[in-house]
Amino acid sequence: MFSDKNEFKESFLKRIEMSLGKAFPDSTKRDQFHILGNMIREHISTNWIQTNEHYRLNQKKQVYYLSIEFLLGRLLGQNLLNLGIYDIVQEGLHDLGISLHDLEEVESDAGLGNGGLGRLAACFMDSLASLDLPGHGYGIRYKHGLFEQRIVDGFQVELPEQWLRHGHVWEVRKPDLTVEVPFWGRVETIKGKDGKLIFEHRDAEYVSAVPYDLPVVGYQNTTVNTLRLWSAEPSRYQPNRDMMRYKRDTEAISEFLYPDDTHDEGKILRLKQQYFLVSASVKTILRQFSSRQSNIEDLPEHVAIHINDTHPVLAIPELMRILLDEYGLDWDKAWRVTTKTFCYTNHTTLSEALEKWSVRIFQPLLPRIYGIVHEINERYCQQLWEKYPGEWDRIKHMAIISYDEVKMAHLAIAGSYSVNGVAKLHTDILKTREMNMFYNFSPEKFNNKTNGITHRRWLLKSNPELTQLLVHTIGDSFIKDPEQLMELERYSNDSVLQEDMKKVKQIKKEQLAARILDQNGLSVDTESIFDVQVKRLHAYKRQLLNVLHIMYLYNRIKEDSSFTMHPQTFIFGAKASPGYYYAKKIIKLIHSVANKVNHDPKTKDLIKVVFLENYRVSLAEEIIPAANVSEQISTASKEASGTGNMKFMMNGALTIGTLDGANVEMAERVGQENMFIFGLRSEQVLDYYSYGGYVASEYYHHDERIRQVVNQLVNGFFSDNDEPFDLIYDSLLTENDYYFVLRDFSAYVDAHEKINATYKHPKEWLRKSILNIAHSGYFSSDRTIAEYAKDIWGIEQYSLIRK
Ligand code: 26Q
Repeated sequence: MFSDKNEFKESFLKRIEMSLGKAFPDSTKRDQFHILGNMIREHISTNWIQTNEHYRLNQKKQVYYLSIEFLLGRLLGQNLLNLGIYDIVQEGLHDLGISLHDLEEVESDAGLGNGGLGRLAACFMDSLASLDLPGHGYGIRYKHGLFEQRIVDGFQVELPEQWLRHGHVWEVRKPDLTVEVPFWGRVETIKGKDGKLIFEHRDAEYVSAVPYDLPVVGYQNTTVNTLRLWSAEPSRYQPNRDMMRYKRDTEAISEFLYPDDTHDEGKILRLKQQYFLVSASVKTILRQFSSRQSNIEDLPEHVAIHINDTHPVLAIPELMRILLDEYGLDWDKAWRVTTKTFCYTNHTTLSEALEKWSVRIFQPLLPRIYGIVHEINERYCQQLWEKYPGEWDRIKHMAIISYDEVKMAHLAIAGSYSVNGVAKLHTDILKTREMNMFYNFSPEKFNNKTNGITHRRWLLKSNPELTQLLVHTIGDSFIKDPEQLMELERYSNDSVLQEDMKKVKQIKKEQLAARILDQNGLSVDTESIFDVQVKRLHAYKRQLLNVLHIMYLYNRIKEDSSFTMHPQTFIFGAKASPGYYYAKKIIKLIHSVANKVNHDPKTKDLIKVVFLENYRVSLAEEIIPAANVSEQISTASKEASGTGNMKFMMNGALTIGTLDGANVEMAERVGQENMFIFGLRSEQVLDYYSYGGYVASEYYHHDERIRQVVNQLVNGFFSDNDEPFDLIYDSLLTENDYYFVLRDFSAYVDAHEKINATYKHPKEWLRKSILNIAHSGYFSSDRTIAEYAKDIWGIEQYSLIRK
């Protein structure tokens, strides 16, 4: 479509006039963004069509990734980069007096996810396309993504997010591919001619699932895969009784993303969302399969369906339903096909996050699906009985339905041929503890796939300055093969590289400082250590530990005139689930501490505390490259993997962290001496939970530093706060500090002292920083996806005849 900047300019200008009916000088930034977006989408379309054609004609196995969340962020810059035309476009626009960066800022984040799980799905889509793998995503086109966070007087306020306000340039609505999804009604059983039972779903209320397709552009190849997002609309086939109610109920299904990433709320709308996603997706997958193949029993040779956590697990009974009721397979055949088609990833061991649905909600909403789940449970329990005769407790524990609840994780394990955790430690905990009985029953299903991140967004796109320096130092082979970053190891002592690394970090810090000044009106010292904790707010992630440490530093500086430290800027970003009262209190606490510390003449030059509101993908892209220190301080055993940890590592930050999730593997690779590891190990934490023995108040009584900061939560220390932090105080002392904040406090202080000492030796620091980057290549999602492709999905890179 265009191969140099002049062609681009010409075509851009023509488009402005033709589609806007405006002269170029009258066009706004938003006009220009939309024109550019449309041009790029059209630019993509030839390869998009060809990729689809190729998949349609080819007999190769396809994988479908079902996820209730896809946290994509912005797409313009990434698409330009992957297409290899970023520079042409940037220069062309520059000639016209337009900054590409400014146009990128016009785009809203597609924030269709809460955090790690949703962002992982987005990284996976990028890797699938970049590795020429036939992988397709299916999700929901929420009208409102994760809420927009505002901070008012230190309190979080939530506003509805509005990413579609100005339309989404990348999507293509495909109304002709609409699928109908039934809810409610009743199941009638009829005896067929051959004596077989026929199940009919009568009086159902139908909802139309309308697909919106997004192109997923591979990195400098010709692959353009598809992410299909379903939107719920009233069906044309629905006889209406109460039209207004029906329309409202229907549209509600894809209205909002649920803003909780742990607590299982058990809301009926959430269950509707889940079935809506999987029913539309599975029907489409089978439609595509049937257009290419005739024997449904061959499905597992041609299709793998991946379910991202249990949220899409109803795809399993949905496929069973279609195989039984529509293809007429008998139960055993249908179950064989189904259990050879599905694979499941677990992302958490937190018990409050394990999905359960009350039969009272489930059965009336999805009567046929419930009947199938019931039958799956009967047969599963039968099998368990054969293996473990008489072991009632074990069977009750493993059942899919028990005490009138459907256990979604149990259904996922029973119905899948692969169950994977997201980091080694996490998978081990699943195998030996959380899912131990299932592991004993079917050990062959269990495997680990350590998470990864796409270096194309988290290095090339977000940190072009560092990328350029790396290319200059070791060549560009790491761009196609990120594990080549290991080449840097040889240069870890190279003073020229070290100096240049320092300069790059400085540039990124200054860019972030400008953003902080602009948003928070606060000027921060760019010579200070940028110490960053950005992630969802959760008790187990222990933002509280970080805050108590800052309070301790404050006290030290105030009381001990001989105390010195390198100036440090503590940066936070975190959304709290709207109903999570404790998490919101922590946000308020961070602001109260910031208020105190930032304005005290004695401390303000040594410590600054910054809370950046509305943390999201696009903000992460600005923050992470600027970090010197990455805070990954969850209670050991609680963070399944973490992926922010990997992003920081790739950008040269040093990690202060516990041996939790993927931190363990980071330490294995880069060496513990190049991180600041502290605190309880996961076995110690799990032993405390099993056998007791932790008394938080002892740490309070025996450590003066702890006593002081904990008291300050409630003794009027924060004058700006009429309402003290009783809740937090009680969580530590009355409720015996479930997340071991006080237990790890002293070790955390020591680790921070080491950070300070190391930072005083720039060469030492930079050497460690370079080594972290060198070892970060393993954490590319390209490696993760290659493992899924080979070990779980059995799909292959397809080489093209075309081009
Ligand atoms: C469940 C039921 C009802 C409402 C909401 C939910 C829900 C929604 C989102 C439950 C969980 C989530 C998201 C979980 C998540 O993001 N987990 C993170 O996944 C990452 C990718 O594997 C890991 O790196 C993190 O450790 C893990 O916390």
